[in-house]
Amino acid sequence: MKTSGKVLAAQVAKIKDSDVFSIRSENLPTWCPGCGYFGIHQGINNAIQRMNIPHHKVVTVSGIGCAGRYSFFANTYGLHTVHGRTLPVSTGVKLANPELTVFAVGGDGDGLAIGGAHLPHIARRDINVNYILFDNSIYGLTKGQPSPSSPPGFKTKVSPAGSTEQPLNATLLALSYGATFVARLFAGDPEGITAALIEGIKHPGFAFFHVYTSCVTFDKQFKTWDHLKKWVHPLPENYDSSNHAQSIAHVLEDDYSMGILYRKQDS
Ligand SMILES: Cc1ncc(C[n+]2csc(CCOP(=O)(O)OP(=O)(O)O)c2C)c(N)n1
Repeated sequence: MKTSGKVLAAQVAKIKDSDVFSIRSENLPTWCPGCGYFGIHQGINNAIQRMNIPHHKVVTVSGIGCAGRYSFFANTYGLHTVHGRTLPVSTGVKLANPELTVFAVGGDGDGLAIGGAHLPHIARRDINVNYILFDNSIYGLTKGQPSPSSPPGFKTKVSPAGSTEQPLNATLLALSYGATFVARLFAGDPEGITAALIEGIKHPGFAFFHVYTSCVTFDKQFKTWDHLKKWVHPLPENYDSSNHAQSIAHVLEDDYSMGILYRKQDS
């Protein structure tokens, strides 16, 4: 049954900020067993719960792809937008109602290929949106084509001799575009995702979260769990996340350090 705008408004008006909701929506995720997106989902849910953010004040804006399905599985308001447009739509949501906590969610195809022209603009405008890039380095939903973050030599059905292109580094792009909060995270570490999200949500400007994850169905050669678990490691103990130039230099040298890479002070 369709709920009219008036009825919906009356229902929303009755929700108190203290109301606690289940962290997952009634729609069960359609992701494959073993998919890293479950870990990201858990990390986001933990952050919302631990910060006690009322779910009716959260909007999850997603693009198209397996990652794009996320907005159906979160017990928040949600917008499943068109491919690549999660950032402009989430900008609109935040500007329309700055009191909302806004998550933009999408895959590496969504955010680095068709939607790649939006990251610089949300970063330079420093819109207070939390953008979580689910980076499995492959187009999952369309059954495994190389994405802009796939490595050279990546063999798929459409690149049987191996991809010949150089990958984009989303962390480096976000830093170069002037994002004021940049974290790199691992889907196998939901607690690490939660900790960074809590800091990023508190951050008053644009927060970018580059999450390394695995596509267990279509990628048997690159970002497998074995590979990721072998390579990911924490940032060095003496790492200074307030130094922009050093953050860029670090990311150029180290592809697998995880944590908050940059946080602009006094922003
Ligand atoms: C305008 C448009 N072009 C192409 C597609 C086909 N398409 C759907 S999802 C997708 C890529 C998904 O890959 P990614 O964003 O990395 O997300 P994943 O499925 O891996 O989570 C593509 C090319 C589309 N839906 N709309």
